[in-house]
Amino acid sequence: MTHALIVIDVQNDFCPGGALAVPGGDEIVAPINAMMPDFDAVILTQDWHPAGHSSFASSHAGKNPYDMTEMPYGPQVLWPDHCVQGTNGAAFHANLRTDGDLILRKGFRSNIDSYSAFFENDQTTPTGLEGYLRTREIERLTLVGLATDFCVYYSAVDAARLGFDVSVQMRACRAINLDGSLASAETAMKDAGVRLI
Ligand code: VGL
Ligand code: ZN
Repeated sequence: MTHALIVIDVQNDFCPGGALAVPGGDEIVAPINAMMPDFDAVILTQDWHPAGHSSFASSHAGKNPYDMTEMPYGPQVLWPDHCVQGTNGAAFHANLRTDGDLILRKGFRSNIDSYSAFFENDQTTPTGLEGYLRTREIERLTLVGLATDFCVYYSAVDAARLGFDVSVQMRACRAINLDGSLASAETAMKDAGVRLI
């Protein structure tokens, strides 16, 4: 079975010193690089927001980072400004190997966030990744990256729902962990048939 490694959002803004730093985010760079040669395909994703994106607290009067808001597609956490297109914060961590097969950008529409590498947060607008994987006959996926409880979690559950064989290598992920979000993400991934390794 053709097996792809999907490296989620290992970008400067999600690493220590970044705008939305995930604790220990940089610790996973070396383990991810070491895993890459073991896969038939390596795909990297990049959170890629226009300035003034609707997921930024700064775009909502009176809101602070980590507050909630209601979007037409449902509840949405508001984040510090992060991964703005073309900035250093949106760049991959300098030590990450980026010589993979595909770099997929997501979150580029102003009015909708995209945690998952497969669908935007309305859960219907596709990113195109499913078609890429199917036309390459990739059936098995291992996910690593940032953050376990947001973009890794949404990507893993969507992939399982689409019928891929999905594992998450937890030692090569780090979490934001807002109000128990890591524990609920782990439960939801297991319930969706994702293997947590
Ligand atoms: C992410 C929050 C906002 C992630 C992206 O990569 O997990 N989290 N944008
Ligand atoms: Zn984002």
